[in-house]
Amino acid sequence: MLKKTADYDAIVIGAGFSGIRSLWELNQLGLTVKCFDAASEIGGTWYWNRYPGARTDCDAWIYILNFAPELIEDWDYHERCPSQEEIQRYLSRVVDRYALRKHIEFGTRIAAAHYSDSTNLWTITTVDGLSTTCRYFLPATGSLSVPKAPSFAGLDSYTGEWYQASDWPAHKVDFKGKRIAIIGTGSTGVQIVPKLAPVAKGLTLFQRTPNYVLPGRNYAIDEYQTAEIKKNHDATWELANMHPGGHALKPAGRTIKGVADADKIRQILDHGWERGCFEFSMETFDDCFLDPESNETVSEYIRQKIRAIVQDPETAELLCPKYPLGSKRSPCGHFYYETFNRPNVKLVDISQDEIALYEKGIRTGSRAEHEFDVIIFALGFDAGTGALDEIEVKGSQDKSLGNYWTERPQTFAGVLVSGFPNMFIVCGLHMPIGNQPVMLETAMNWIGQTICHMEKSNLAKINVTEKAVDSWSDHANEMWNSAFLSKHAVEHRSWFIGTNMPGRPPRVLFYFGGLPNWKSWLDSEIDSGWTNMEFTSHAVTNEA
Ligand code: NA7
Repeated sequence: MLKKTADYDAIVIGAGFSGIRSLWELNQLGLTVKCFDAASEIGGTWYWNRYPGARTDCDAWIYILNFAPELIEDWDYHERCPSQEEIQRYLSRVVDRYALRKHIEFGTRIAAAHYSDSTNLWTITTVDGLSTTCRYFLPATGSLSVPKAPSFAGLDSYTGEWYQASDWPAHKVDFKGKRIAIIGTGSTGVQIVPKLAPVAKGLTLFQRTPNYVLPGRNYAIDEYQTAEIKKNHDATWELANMHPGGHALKPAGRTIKGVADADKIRQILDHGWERGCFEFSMETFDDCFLDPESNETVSEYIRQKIRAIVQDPETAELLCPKYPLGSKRSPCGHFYYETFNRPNVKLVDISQDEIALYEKGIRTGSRAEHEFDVIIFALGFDAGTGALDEIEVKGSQDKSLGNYWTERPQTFAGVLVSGFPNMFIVCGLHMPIGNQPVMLETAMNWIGQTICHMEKSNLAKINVTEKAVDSWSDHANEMWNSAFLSKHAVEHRSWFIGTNMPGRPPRVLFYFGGLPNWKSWLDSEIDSGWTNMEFTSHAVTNEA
Protein backbone atom coordinates (compact mmCIF):
# COMPACT_ATOMS: atom_id res chain seq x y z
CA MET A 1 0.00 0.00 0.00
CA LEU A 2 1.27 3.46 -0.81
CA LYS A 3 2.06 5.84 2.00
CA LYS A 4 -0.77 8.39 2.10
CA THR A 5 0.28 12.00 2.30
CA ALA A 6 -1.22 14.09 5.06
CA ASP A 7 -2.36 17.69 4.56
CA TYR A 8 -0.17 18.62 7.52
CA ASP A 9 2.39 16.82 9.62
CA ALA A 10 0.63 18.00 12.76
CA ILE A 11 -2.65 19.60 13.78
CA VAL A 12 -3.03 21.41 17.08
CA ILE A 13 -6.41 22.25 18.55
CA GLY A 14 -6.44 25.34 20.72
CA ALA A 15 -4.44 28.56 20.54
CA GLY A 16 -3.93 29.22 24.23
CA PHE A 17 -0.69 28.79 26.18
CA SER A 18 -0.41 25.08 25.32
CA GLY A 19 -1.38 25.44 21.67
CA ILE A 20 1.10 28.28 21.11
CA ARG A 21 3.82 26.30 22.90
CA SER A 22 3.03 23.30 20.64
CA LEU A 23 3.13 25.38 17.47
CA TRP A 24 6.58 26.66 18.34
CA GLU A 25 7.89 23.16 19.13
CA LEU A 26 6.51 21.59 15.96
CA ASN A 27 7.85 24.45 13.85
CA GLN A 28 11.28 23.94 15.36
CA LEU A 29 11.11 20.32 14.31
CA GLY A 30 10.53 21.45 10.74
CA LEU A 31 7.03 20.00 10.55
CA THR A 32 4.13 21.50 8.67
CA VAL A 33 1.51 22.48 11.19
CA LYS A 34 -2.00 23.85 11.44
CA CYS A 35 -3.84 25.07 14.51
CA PHE A 36 -7.60 25.49 14.86
CA ASP A 37 -9.31 27.58 17.48
CA ALA A 38 -12.98 28.40 17.89
CA ALA A 39 -12.19 31.92 19.12
CA SER A 40 -11.42 34.90 16.90
CA GLU A 41 -8.07 35.54 18.60
CA ILE A 42 -5.36 33.70 20.48
CA GLY A 43 -5.47 33.18 24.24
CA GLY A 44 -7.52 30.03 24.82
CA THR A 45 -9.02 30.31 28.26
CA TRP A 46 -7.60 33.85 28.48
CA TYR A 47 -9.58 34.82 25.41
CA TRP A 48 -12.93 33.65 26.78
CA ASN A 49 -12.44 34.67 30.42
CA ARG A 50 -12.59 38.41 29.79
CA TYR A 51 -14.83 39.08 32.76
CA PRO A 52 -14.19 42.15 34.94
CA GLY A 53 -11.27 41.55 37.29
CA ALA A 54 -9.87 38.50 35.47
CA ARG A 55 -6.22 37.90 36.30
CA THR A 56 -3.99 34.99 37.17
CA ASP A 57 -3.12 34.44 40.80
CA CYS A 58 0.25 32.94 39.87
CA ASP A 59 3.41 35.03 39.86
CA ALA A 60 4.08 36.75 36.52
CA TRP A 61 7.63 35.42 36.31
CA ILE A 62 6.42 31.82 36.14
CA TYR A 63 3.20 32.51 34.25
CA ILE A 64 5.01 32.68 30.92
CA LEU A 65 6.42 30.40 28.27
CA ASN A 66 10.01 29.39 28.76
CA PHE A 67 11.24 27.82 25.54
CA ALA A 68 13.76 30.46 24.44
CA PRO A 69 15.98 32.94 26.30
CA GLU A 70 14.97 35.87 24.08
CA LEU A 71 11.39 35.41 25.28
CA ILE A 72 12.47 36.47 28.74
CA GLU A 73 14.55 39.40 27.50
CA ASP A 74 11.72 40.64 25.30
CA TRP A 75 9.01 40.93 27.87
CA ASP A 76 8.57 43.45 30.67
CA TYR A 77 6.39 42.61 33.62
CA HIS A 78 3.88 45.09 34.96
CA GLU A 79 2.13 43.34 37.80
CA ARG A 80 2.83 40.41 40.09
CA CYS A 81 -0.48 38.78 39.05
CA PRO A 82 -0.99 39.78 35.42
CA SER A 83 -4.46 40.75 34.26
CA GLN A 84 -6.29 39.00 31.42
CA GLU A 85 -5.43 41.92 29.11
CA GLU A 86 -1.75 41.68 29.94
CA ILE A 87 -1.68 37.92 29.41
CA GLN A 88 -3.36 38.40 26.02
CA ARG A 89 -0.75 41.03 25.12
CA TYR A 90 2.01 38.68 26.20
CA LEU A 91 0.71 35.76 24.15
CA SER A 92 0.25 38.04 21.11
CA ARG A 93 3.84 39.13 21.46
CA VAL A 94 5.03 35.49 21.50
CA VAL A 95 2.90 34.54 18.50
CA ASP A 96 4.14 37.53 16.49
CA ARG A 97 7.76 37.15 17.60
CA TYR A 98 7.88 33.63 16.12
CA ALA A 99 5.50 34.27 13.21
CA LEU A 100 3.08 31.62 14.47
CA ARG A 101 -0.15 33.43 13.67
CA LYS A 102 -0.13 32.32 10.04
CA HIS A 103 -0.58 28.71 11.17
CA ILE A 104 -3.73 29.44 13.15
CA GLU A 105 -7.24 29.28 11.72
CA PHE A 106 -9.55 31.19 14.04
CA GLY A 107 -13.30 30.88 14.30
CA THR A 108 -13.10 27.15 13.60
CA ARG A 109 -14.56 24.68 16.04
CA ILE A 110 -13.57 21.05 15.69
CA ALA A 111 -16.32 18.43 15.82
CA ALA A 112 -14.42 15.20 15.24
CA ALA A 113 -10.97 13.63 15.12
CA HIS A 114 -10.77 10.12 13.66
CA TYR A 115 -7.71 7.93 13.31
CA SER A 116 -7.34 5.56 10.37
CA ASP A 117 -5.53 2.26 10.92
CA SER A 118 -4.99 1.88 7.21
CA THR A 119 -3.29 5.24 6.58
CA ASN A 120 -2.02 6.06 10.08
CA LEU A 121 -3.50 9.52 9.62
CA TRP A 122 -5.87 11.53 11.73
CA THR A 123 -8.78 13.27 10.01
CA ILE A 124 -9.82 16.42 11.82
CA THR A 125 -13.30 17.66 10.92
CA THR A 126 -14.75 21.07 11.69
CA VAL A 127 -18.35 21.66 12.75
CA ASP A 128 -18.92 22.87 9.18
CA GLY A 129 -17.88 19.47 7.87
CA LEU A 130 -14.48 20.44 6.42
CA SER A 131 -11.80 17.81 6.92
CA THR A 132 -8.01 18.03 7.13
CA THR A 133 -5.57 15.17 7.67
CA CYS A 134 -2.41 14.99 9.72
CA ARG A 135 0.11 12.52 11.06
CA TYR A 136 0.24 13.92 14.60
CA PHE A 137 -2.83 15.15 16.43
CA LEU A 138 -2.22 17.46 19.40
CA PRO A 139 -5.26 18.52 21.42
CA ALA A 140 -4.17 21.58 23.41
CA THR A 141 -7.69 22.14 24.61
CA GLY A 142 -6.95 22.92 28.25
CA SER A 143 -8.08 21.51 31.55
CA LEU A 144 -10.55 24.25 32.52
CA SER A 145 -11.97 25.44 29.24
CA VAL A 146 -15.56 24.23 28.98
CA PRO A 147 -17.75 26.43 31.17
CA LYS A 148 -20.50 24.85 33.19
CA ALA A 149 -23.61 26.33 31.61
CA PRO A 150 -26.38 27.76 33.79
CA SER A 151 -29.29 25.35 33.92
CA PHE A 152 -31.45 27.17 36.43
CA ALA A 153 -35.19 26.88 36.07
CA GLY A 154 -36.77 30.03 34.65
CA LEU A 155 -33.63 31.28 32.85
CA ASP A 156 -35.69 31.81 29.70
CA SER A 157 -38.23 33.96 31.51
CA TYR A 158 -35.64 36.36 32.95
CA THR A 159 -35.82 39.64 31.03
CA GLY A 160 -32.63 41.32 32.29
CA GLU A 161 -29.09 40.91 30.94
CA TRP A 162 -27.16 37.80 31.89
CA TYR A 163 -23.58 36.74 31.25
CA GLN A 164 -21.51 33.67 31.70
CA ALA A 165 -18.14 34.74 33.14
CA SER A 166 -16.14 32.24 31.11
CA ASP A 167 -17.85 33.09 27.85
CA TRP A 168 -17.68 36.84 28.28
CA PRO A 169 -18.81 39.01 25.35
CA ALA A 170 -16.26 41.06 23.38
CA HIS A 171 -18.25 44.29 23.85
CA LYS A 172 -17.92 46.44 26.95
CA VAL A 173 -20.70 45.82 29.44
CA ASP A 174 -21.88 48.86 31.37
CA PHE A 175 -22.52 48.00 35.02
CA LYS A 176 -22.76 51.53 36.35
CA GLY A 177 -25.72 51.99 38.67
CA LYS A 178 -27.08 48.50 38.01
CA ARG A 179 -28.41 45.88 40.38
CA ILE A 180 -26.06 42.96 39.88
CA ALA A 181 -26.28 39.32 40.96
CA ILE A 182 -23.32 36.96 40.91
CA ILE A 183 -23.66 33.23 41.36
CA GLY A 184 -20.48 31.34 42.23
CA THR A 185 -17.72 31.74 44.80
CA GLY A 186 -14.76 30.12 43.01
CA SER A 187 -11.77 32.12 41.73
CA THR A 188 -13.97 33.73 39.09
CA GLY A 189 -16.77 35.01 41.35
CA VAL A 190 -14.17 36.11 43.91
CA GLN A 191 -12.45 38.29 41.29
CA ILE A 192 -15.67 39.82 39.94
CA VAL A 193 -17.23 40.82 43.28
CA PRO A 194 -14.71 43.51 44.38
CA LYS A 195 -14.38 44.81 40.84
CA LEU A 196 -18.09 45.47 40.28
CA ALA A 197 -19.20 46.42 43.80
CA PRO A 198 -17.90 50.02 43.54
CA VAL A 199 -19.84 50.74 40.34
CA ALA A 200 -23.01 48.78 41.08
CA LYS A 201 -26.13 50.20 42.60
CA GLY A 202 -26.34 46.95 44.48
CA LEU A 203 -24.40 43.70 44.26
CA THR A 204 -25.68 40.40 45.63
CA LEU A 205 -23.53 37.30 45.78
CA PHE A 206 -25.40 33.99 45.87
CA GLN A 207 -23.20 31.56 47.75
CA ARG A 208 -23.75 27.82 47.84
CA THR A 209 -20.37 26.97 49.40
CA PRO A 210 -17.98 29.49 50.94
CA ASN A 211 -14.35 29.38 49.85
CA TYR A 212 -11.11 30.12 51.62
CA VAL A 213 -10.02 33.30 49.83
CA LEU A 214 -6.35 34.02 50.40
CA PRO A 215 -4.96 37.54 49.99
CA GLY A 216 -3.63 37.85 46.43
CA ARG A 217 -1.17 40.66 47.19
CA ASN A 218 -0.86 41.88 43.64
CA TYR A 219 1.49 44.81 43.09
CA ALA A 220 2.95 46.83 40.26
CA ILE A 221 6.41 45.76 39.14
CA ASP A 222 8.91 48.52 38.52
CA GLU A 223 12.03 48.57 36.33
CA TYR A 224 14.29 47.50 39.16
CA GLN A 225 12.12 44.48 39.98
CA THR A 226 11.88 43.57 36.29
CA ALA A 227 15.67 43.56 36.03
CA GLU A 228 15.91 41.37 39.14
CA ILE A 229 13.30 38.95 37.79
CA LYS A 230 15.22 38.61 34.54
CA LYS A 231 18.53 38.20 36.32
CA ASN A 232 17.12 35.42 38.51
CA HIS A 233 15.09 33.78 35.78
CA ASP A 234 16.96 30.48 35.56
CA ALA A 235 17.11 29.98 39.31
CA THR A 236 13.41 30.85 39.63
CA TRP A 237 12.42 28.29 37.01
CA GLU A 238 14.66 25.67 38.54
CA LEU A 239 12.85 26.22 41.83
CA ALA A 240 9.46 26.05 40.14
CA ASN A 241 10.41 22.78 38.47
CA MET A 242 11.23 21.29 41.85
CA HIS A 243 7.97 22.44 43.42
CA PRO A 244 5.01 19.99 43.33
CA GLY A 245 2.68 22.73 42.06
CA GLY A 246 5.11 24.41 39.67
CA HIS A 247 5.45 27.53 41.84
CA ALA A 248 8.78 29.16 42.59
CA LEU A 249 8.48 28.32 46.27
CA LYS A 250 10.65 26.40 48.68
CA PRO A 251 9.42 23.86 51.22
CA ALA A 252 8.96 25.59 54.58
CA GLY A 253 11.18 23.02 56.27
CA ARG A 254 8.91 22.92 59.30
CA THR A 255 5.56 21.50 60.33
CA ILE A 256 2.83 22.76 62.62
CA LYS A 257 3.18 19.60 64.66
CA GLY A 258 6.91 20.25 64.89
CA VAL A 259 6.58 23.88 66.01
CA ALA A 260 3.77 23.20 68.53
CA ASP A 261 3.99 26.67 70.20
CA ALA A 262 0.71 28.46 69.32
CA ASP A 263 2.20 31.97 69.36
CA LYS A 264 5.06 30.95 67.12
CA ILE A 265 2.64 29.23 64.69
CA ARG A 266 0.52 32.36 64.58
CA GLN A 267 3.56 34.52 63.93
CA ILE A 268 4.58 32.33 60.99
CA LEU A 269 1.05 32.34 59.59
CA ASP A 270 0.85 36.14 60.02
CA HIS A 271 4.02 36.50 58.02
CA GLY A 272 2.66 34.15 55.33
CA TRP A 273 -0.63 36.07 55.23
CA GLU A 274 1.31 39.27 54.53
CA ARG A 275 3.13 37.65 51.62
CA GLY A 276 -0.16 36.19 50.42
CA CYS A 277 -1.67 33.46 48.33
CA PHE A 278 0.47 30.39 47.65
CA GLU A 279 3.23 31.68 49.91
CA PHE A 280 0.68 31.53 52.70
CA SER A 281 -0.65 28.07 51.93
CA MET A 282 2.55 26.40 50.74
CA GLU A 283 5.53 28.16 52.30
CA THR A 284 4.50 28.48 55.94
CA PHE A 285 4.20 24.84 57.03
CA ASP A 286 4.74 21.62 55.11
CA ASP A 287 2.00 19.60 56.82
CA CYS A 288 -0.99 21.85 56.09
CA PHE A 289 -2.34 19.60 53.32
CA LEU A 290 -1.07 16.37 54.83
CA ASP A 291 -2.25 16.34 58.42
CA PRO A 292 -5.90 16.97 59.38
CA GLU A 293 -5.10 18.67 62.68
CA SER A 294 -2.45 20.94 61.17
CA ASN A 295 -4.87 21.74 58.40
CA GLU A 296 -7.52 22.70 60.95
CA THR A 297 -5.06 25.11 62.61
CA VAL A 298 -4.52 26.90 59.29
CA SER A 299 -8.22 26.73 58.32
CA GLU A 300 -9.23 28.25 61.66
CA TYR A 301 -6.60 30.96 61.25
CA ILE A 302 -8.28 32.00 57.99
CA ARG A 303 -11.74 31.88 59.57
CA GLN A 304 -10.49 34.27 62.25
CA LYS A 305 -9.18 36.59 59.54
CA ILE A 306 -12.61 36.56 57.88
CA ARG A 307 -14.34 37.33 61.19
CA ALA A 308 -11.88 40.17 61.80
CA ILE A 309 -12.40 41.72 58.36
CA VAL A 310 -16.15 41.32 57.84
CA GLN A 311 -18.05 43.63 60.18
CA ASP A 312 -21.45 41.92 60.15
CA PRO A 313 -21.01 38.75 62.27
CA GLU A 314 -23.76 36.85 60.45
CA THR A 315 -22.22 37.55 57.04
CA ALA A 316 -18.75 36.73 58.39
CA GLU A 317 -19.96 33.38 59.67
CA LEU A 318 -21.58 32.54 56.34
CA LEU A 319 -18.29 33.33 54.59
CA CYS A 320 -16.36 30.94 56.85
CA PRO A 321 -15.85 27.52 55.24
CA LYS A 322 -16.27 24.64 57.63
CA TYR A 323 -14.41 22.06 55.51
CA PRO A 324 -10.59 21.73 55.47
CA LEU A 325 -8.52 24.19 53.42
CA GLY A 326 -7.48 22.59 50.13
CA SER A 327 -10.61 20.47 49.62
CA LYS A 328 -11.46 22.94 46.86
CA ARG A 329 -9.12 25.22 44.93
CA SER A 330 -8.58 28.29 47.14
CA PRO A 331 -8.83 31.52 45.19
CA CYS A 332 -6.46 34.39 45.81
CA GLY A 333 -8.50 37.55 46.01
CA HIS A 334 -8.12 41.25 46.32
CA PHE A 335 -10.36 42.93 48.92
CA TYR A 336 -12.95 40.16 48.56
CA TYR A 337 -13.91 39.97 52.24
CA GLU A 338 -13.61 43.76 52.67
CA THR A 339 -16.20 44.20 49.91
CA PHE A 340 -18.90 42.74 52.18
CA ASN A 341 -18.54 45.81 54.41
CA ARG A 342 -19.91 48.03 51.65
CA PRO A 343 -23.53 49.04 52.20
CA ASN A 344 -24.49 48.09 48.63
CA VAL A 345 -23.19 44.50 48.89
CA LYS A 346 -25.20 41.55 50.15
CA LEU A 347 -24.52 37.86 50.61
CA VAL A 348 -27.34 35.35 50.11
CA ASP A 349 -26.77 31.86 51.43
CA ILE A 350 -28.20 29.27 49.05
CA SER A 351 -26.60 26.24 50.64
CA GLN A 352 -30.02 24.86 51.58
CA ASP A 353 -31.98 26.61 48.91
CA GLU A 354 -32.47 25.79 45.24
CA ILE A 355 -32.64 28.97 43.21
CA ALA A 356 -34.62 29.72 40.10
CA LEU A 357 -34.88 32.72 37.82
CA TYR A 358 -38.07 34.57 37.13
CA GLU A 359 -38.94 37.54 34.93
CA LYS A 360 -37.26 40.14 37.17
CA GLY A 361 -34.46 38.27 38.86
CA ILE A 362 -33.76 35.36 41.20
CA ARG A 363 -36.15 33.53 43.45
CA THR A 364 -34.81 31.35 46.24
CA GLY A 365 -36.49 28.14 47.38
CA SER A 366 -37.88 29.99 50.37
CA ARG A 367 -39.78 32.13 47.80
CA ALA A 368 -37.82 35.31 48.52
CA GLU A 369 -37.56 37.37 45.35
CA HIS A 370 -34.53 39.48 44.36
CA GLU A 371 -34.74 41.85 41.40
CA PHE A 372 -31.69 42.37 39.19
CA ASP A 373 -30.68 44.24 36.05
CA VAL A 374 -27.76 41.87 35.42
CA ILE A 375 -26.99 38.30 36.48
CA ILE A 376 -23.47 36.86 36.15
CA PHE A 377 -22.96 33.12 36.28
CA ALA A 378 -19.51 32.07 37.52
CA LEU A 379 -20.30 28.38 37.85
CA GLY A 380 -16.97 26.78 36.98
CA PHE A 381 -15.84 24.29 34.36
CA ASP A 382 -16.22 20.74 33.15
CA ALA A 383 -12.63 20.04 34.17
CA GLY A 384 -10.05 17.68 32.74
CA THR A 385 -11.96 15.76 30.10
CA GLY A 386 -14.58 18.44 29.25
CA ALA A 387 -13.00 19.85 26.08
CA LEU A 388 -12.11 16.49 24.56
CA ASP A 389 -15.55 15.12 25.40
CA GLU A 390 -17.01 17.81 23.14
CA ILE A 391 -15.08 16.37 20.18
CA GLU A 392 -15.89 12.95 18.75
CA VAL A 393 -12.43 11.41 19.13
CA LYS A 394 -12.05 7.92 17.66
CA GLY A 395 -8.79 6.03 17.73
CA SER A 396 -7.63 2.70 16.37
CA GLN A 397 -10.51 0.36 15.43
CA ASP A 398 -12.96 3.19 16.02
CA LYS A 399 -12.34 3.17 19.77
CA SER A 400 -14.23 6.10 21.28
CA LEU A 401 -12.27 8.27 23.70
CA GLY A 402 -15.40 9.45 25.51
CA ASN A 403 -16.54 5.87 26.21
CA TYR A 404 -13.04 4.79 27.12
CA TRP A 405 -12.73 7.14 30.07
CA THR A 406 -16.32 7.66 31.23
CA GLU A 407 -15.73 5.76 34.46
CA ARG A 408 -12.02 6.23 34.89
CA PRO A 409 -9.84 8.39 32.67
CA GLN A 410 -6.80 6.38 31.59
CA THR A 411 -3.66 8.02 30.22
CA PHE A 412 0.06 7.71 30.31
CA ALA A 413 1.11 10.76 32.36
CA GLY A 414 -1.66 12.77 30.71
CA VAL A 415 0.06 12.86 27.31
CA LEU A 416 -0.86 9.57 25.63
CA VAL A 417 -3.87 7.26 25.60
CA SER A 418 -3.62 3.60 24.58
CA GLY A 419 -5.41 2.89 21.30
CA PHE A 420 -5.11 6.51 20.13
CA PRO A 421 -1.86 6.40 18.15
CA ASN A 422 -0.03 9.64 17.43
CA MET A 423 -2.42 11.64 19.61
CA PHE A 424 -0.42 13.75 22.08
CA ILE A 425 -2.50 15.59 24.67
CA VAL A 426 -0.64 18.78 25.48
CA CYS A 427 -2.92 20.06 28.20
CA GLY A 428 -6.06 18.33 29.38
CA LEU A 429 -6.16 15.85 32.19
CA HIS A 430 -3.77 14.07 34.53
CA MET A 431 -1.33 16.97 34.55
CA PRO A 432 -0.13 17.92 38.02
CA ILE A 433 -2.44 20.35 39.71
CA GLY A 434 -0.77 23.76 39.90
CA ASN A 435 0.77 26.44 37.75
CA GLN A 436 0.08 25.32 34.20
CA PRO A 437 2.71 27.21 32.15
CA VAL A 438 5.47 25.46 34.11
CA MET A 439 3.78 22.07 33.62
CA LEU A 440 3.41 22.77 29.92
CA GLU A 441 7.14 23.04 29.40
CA THR A 442 7.58 19.50 30.72
CA ALA A 443 4.71 18.12 28.64
CA MET A 444 5.79 19.78 25.44
CA ASN A 445 9.49 19.01 25.86
CA TRP A 446 8.54 15.35 26.19
CA ILE A 447 6.17 15.41 23.23
CA GLY A 448 8.75 17.28 21.13
CA GLN A 449 11.51 14.80 21.95
CA THR A 450 9.24 11.87 21.19
CA ILE A 451 8.10 13.25 17.83
CA CYS A 452 11.71 14.12 16.98
CA HIS A 453 12.70 10.52 17.74
CA MET A 454 9.90 9.26 15.46
CA GLU A 455 10.91 11.57 12.64
CA LYS A 456 14.57 10.64 12.84
CA SER A 457 13.86 6.93 13.07
CA ASN A 458 11.26 6.90 10.28
CA LEU A 459 8.52 5.75 12.67
CA ALA A 460 4.95 6.14 11.49
CA LYS A 461 3.12 5.35 14.66
CA ILE A 462 3.42 5.46 18.43
CA ASN A 463 0.99 3.70 20.72
CA VAL A 464 1.41 3.49 24.47
CA THR A 465 0.87 0.01 25.91
CA GLU A 466 -2.19 -0.65 28.05
CA LYS A 467 0.12 -1.89 30.76
CA ALA A 468 1.89 1.48 30.95
CA VAL A 469 -1.40 3.33 31.00
CA ASP A 470 -2.72 1.07 33.74
CA SER A 471 0.31 1.53 35.92
CA TRP A 472 0.35 5.32 35.49
CA SER A 473 -3.40 5.61 36.10
CA ASP A 474 -3.20 3.32 39.16
CA HIS A 475 -0.39 5.50 40.46
CA ALA A 476 -2.40 8.71 39.84
CA ASN A 477 -5.40 7.18 41.63
CA GLU A 478 -3.22 6.06 44.51
CA MET A 479 -1.76 9.57 44.89
CA TRP A 480 -5.25 10.99 45.06
CA ASN A 481 -6.80 8.37 47.31
CA SER A 482 -4.01 8.57 49.85
CA ALA A 483 -4.60 12.31 50.40
CA PHE A 484 -6.74 13.03 53.45
CA LEU A 485 -8.38 15.86 51.50
CA SER A 486 -9.75 13.56 48.80
CA LYS A 487 -12.99 12.63 50.58
CA HIS A 488 -13.64 16.30 51.38
CA ALA A 489 -13.09 17.24 47.74
CA VAL A 490 -15.67 14.68 46.62
CA GLU A 491 -18.13 15.81 49.25
CA HIS A 492 -17.67 19.53 48.52
CA ARG A 493 -18.00 19.30 44.75
CA SER A 494 -14.41 20.15 43.83
CA TRP A 495 -13.47 20.36 40.17
CA PHE A 496 -10.29 18.51 41.21
CA ILE A 497 -12.32 15.34 41.02
CA GLY A 498 -15.12 16.45 38.71
CA THR A 499 -17.91 16.26 41.29
CA ASN A 500 -18.73 19.91 40.55
CA MET A 501 -20.63 18.56 37.54
CA PRO A 502 -24.07 17.30 38.67
CA GLY A 503 -24.43 13.54 38.56
CA ARG A 504 -20.78 12.83 37.76
CA PRO A 505 -18.93 10.12 39.66
CA PRO A 506 -15.65 11.18 41.26
CA ARG A 507 -12.84 10.68 38.71
CA VAL A 508 -9.15 11.44 39.13
CA LEU A 509 -8.71 14.23 36.58
CA PHE A 510 -5.44 15.72 37.79
CA TYR A 511 -2.20 14.34 39.16
CA PHE A 512 -1.61 14.96 42.84
CA GLY A 513 1.88 13.46 43.02
CA GLY A 514 3.48 16.78 42.04
CA LEU A 515 5.56 18.04 39.14
CA PRO A 516 8.90 16.38 40.04
CA ASN A 517 7.29 12.91 40.24
CA TRP A 518 5.39 13.42 37.01
CA LYS A 519 8.52 14.64 35.29
CA SER A 520 10.46 11.60 36.46
CA TRP A 521 7.83 9.28 34.94
CA LEU A 522 8.17 11.10 31.63
CA ASP A 523 11.97 11.41 31.75
CA SER A 524 12.49 7.76 32.59
CA GLU A 525 10.41 6.77 29.58
CA ILE A 526 12.79 8.62 27.29
CA ASP A 527 15.88 7.50 29.23
CA SER A 528 14.81 3.88 28.82
CA GLY A 529 14.36 4.34 25.07
CA TRP A 530 10.54 4.57 25.16
CA THR A 531 10.16 0.99 26.42
CA ASN A 532 6.46 1.41 27.18
CA MET A 533 5.68 2.52 23.65
CA GLU A 534 4.92 0.39 20.62
CA PHE A 535 6.31 1.96 17.46
CA THR A 536 5.56 1.00 13.87
CA SER A 537 7.89 2.08 11.13
CA HIS A 538 6.75 3.58 7.82
CA ALA A 539 8.10 0.56 5.92
CA VAL A 540 5.95 -1.90 7.87
CA THR A 541 2.90 0.32 7.47
CA ASN A 542 3.33 0.57 3.75
CA GLU A 543 3.43 -3.18 3.35
CA ALA A 544 0.24 -3.70 5.39
P1 NA7 B 1 -15.19 26.97 40.53
O1 NA7 B 1 -14.01 27.13 41.41
O2 NA7 B 1 -15.59 25.60 40.14
O3 NA7 B 1 -16.43 27.70 41.24
C1 NA7 B 1 -17.73 27.60 40.75
C2 NA7 B 1 -18.69 28.21 41.72
O4 NA7 B 1 -20.00 28.14 41.17
C3 NA7 B 1 -18.75 27.48 43.06
O5 NA7 B 1 -18.87 28.43 44.07
C4 NA7 B 1 -20.02 26.66 42.93
O6 NA7 B 1 -20.65 26.36 44.14
C5 NA7 B 1 -20.89 27.59 42.14
N1 NA7 B 1 -21.96 26.85 41.48
C6 NA7 B 1 -21.84 25.97 40.47
N2 NA7 B 1 -23.06 25.49 40.13
C7 NA7 B 1 -23.95 26.10 40.96
C8 NA7 B 1 -25.35 26.02 41.12
N3 NA7 B 1 -26.08 25.22 40.34
N4 NA7 B 1 -25.94 26.77 42.07
C9 NA7 B 1 -25.19 27.59 42.85
N5 NA7 B 1 -23.85 27.71 42.75
C10 NA7 B 1 -23.24 26.97 41.82
O7 NA7 B 1 -15.00 27.78 39.19
P2 NA7 B 1 -14.24 29.14 38.91
O8 NA7 B 1 -14.52 29.52 37.51
O9 NA7 B 1 -14.56 30.15 39.93
O10 NA7 B 1 -12.73 28.79 39.04
C11 NA7 B 1 -12.20 27.70 38.29
C12 NA7 B 1 -10.71 27.75 38.20
O11 NA7 B 1 -10.32 28.59 37.13
C13 NA7 B 1 -10.00 28.34 39.33
O12 NA7 B 1 -9.88 27.52 40.40
C14 NA7 B 1 -8.67 28.73 38.72
O13 NA7 B 1 -7.80 27.64 38.68
C15 NA7 B 1 -9.04 29.13 37.37
P3 NA7 B 1 -20.30 24.97 44.95
O14 NA7 B 1 -18.90 25.19 45.44
O15 NA7 B 1 -20.38 23.87 43.94
O16 NA7 B 1 -21.30 24.87 45.98
